[in-house]
Amino acid sequence: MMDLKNKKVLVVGLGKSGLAAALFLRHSGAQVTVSDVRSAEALAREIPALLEEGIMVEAGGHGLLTFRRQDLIVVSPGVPLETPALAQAKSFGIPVIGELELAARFMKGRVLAITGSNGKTTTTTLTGGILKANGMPTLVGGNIGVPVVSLIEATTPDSWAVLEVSSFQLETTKEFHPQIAVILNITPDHLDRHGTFENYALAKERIFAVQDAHDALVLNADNPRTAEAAPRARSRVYWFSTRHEVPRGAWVQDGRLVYKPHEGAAVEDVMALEGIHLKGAHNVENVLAAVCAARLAGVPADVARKTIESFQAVEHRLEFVAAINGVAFYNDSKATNVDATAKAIEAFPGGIHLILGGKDKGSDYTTLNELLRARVRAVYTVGAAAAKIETQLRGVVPLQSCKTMEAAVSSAAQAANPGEVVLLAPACSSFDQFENYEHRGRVFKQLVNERRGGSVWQNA
Ligand code: UMA
Repeated sequence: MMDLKNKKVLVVGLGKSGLAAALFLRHSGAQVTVSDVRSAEALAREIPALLEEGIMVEAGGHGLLTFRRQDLIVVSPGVPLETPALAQAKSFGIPVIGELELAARFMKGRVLAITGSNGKTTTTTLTGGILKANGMPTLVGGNIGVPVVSLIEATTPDSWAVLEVSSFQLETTKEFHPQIAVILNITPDHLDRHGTFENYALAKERIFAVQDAHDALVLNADNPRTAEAAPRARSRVYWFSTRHEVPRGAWVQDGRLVYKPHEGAAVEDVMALEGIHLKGAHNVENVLAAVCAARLAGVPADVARKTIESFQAVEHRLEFVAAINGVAFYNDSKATNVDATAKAIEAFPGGIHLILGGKDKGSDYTTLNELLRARVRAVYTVGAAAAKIETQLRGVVPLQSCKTMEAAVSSAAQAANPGEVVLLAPACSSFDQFENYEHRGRVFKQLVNERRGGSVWQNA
């Protein structure tokens, strides 16, 4: 375990992760500075508490000198490693790690980590729930919204930390060592940050970089780029598939979810597919992954089944909001990339009024063309990416330029006929108009609920 006493440590970025990391480092005896591009005014809420803890704050930009003076730099996941001050500090040999790696060096117990382009939060929540239901001391956190650093204190030699991990967090790991790692799928996302799809995929593969023969890696047999990772793993590879039997792992057979612990073992019947109350075929994959990971952690199949049968959609993931005049409204604000939007569209047979847009991440929206033609009645664009989306989708589907969420909900609700669906699955991140995807989802839900004559708070 590294000794932080009197070490000069810089935390870059003062969001959720930066704040948790700075406090942990300070409480561990380090001399901590935090640097953020936001102005002191914008950070007015955070600064007093930090100063009180004896943490120094650099606001309004990243100073080269501030970065050069450190023994260690802890970077928030949202800060690109190419940021000039960071790149320069690295070239001077100052170690740069992320918040996940910092946590990994201090956590006790075992780690079950889940990554993927889509489905991470649902699978992490479900898997954590299954372990808890089995009476195992379980902590859930990571990209799901709870910095891993904030879990350190609660970990024990017996605990399981079930972590959602992103490519941003994995990019800076060195010792992060999950005993069970899951890659749900790898499809294009965050190309603005990682440059190429392959760089992004390789960042995801870091989830098993430190694993050895005692560990397990769960991979999606149906997703080509995920399956390709298998030969690089030193750990035992398990598979899941909705399409065919796998040598070991979980799959769907005759409408039932089954699991095989190892080659030659008897096939265990886990549950009927009807027992899954989550919408969309992609959620069957998420459930298969959760079953496989939970069985590997030692949970009996029956406990997994009971938890899955009582599990409902996580907020902002194909969440049913309301039915107004026969039109169903669904909030999939977490569909922040094109593949997630495709999966959301696939969850409905047709009659979809789709709200698209937000902050573009270098995505290619034309990959949606076929699904749009087959199932979507009209697209309502919002946010900074609207012009690009309209250019790419012109002629494919009727488009309506709405700019704001309010206008989009209003136009879509007016156009939709009974039996049709208004779906927020924007294929973009939210940071152009909202604080984060949760904020965007809440605004959408509030606008929908206002249409049925109440506010979301009264009706909830
Ligand atoms: N900042 C700088 N310099 C920069 C860029 C940003 O100072 O060059 C500052 C910003 O001004 C802001 C802070 O950094 O004050 C934000 O840091 P952050 O973006 O790392 O955000 P956090 O609040 O710490 O949230 C992060 C994750 N965010 C990202 O990865 C973008 C959250 O995932 C995660 O829940 C949280 O840590 C706890 O682990 C969100 C996300 O969008 C949900 N993740 C991406 C995704 O799921 O697609 C990966």
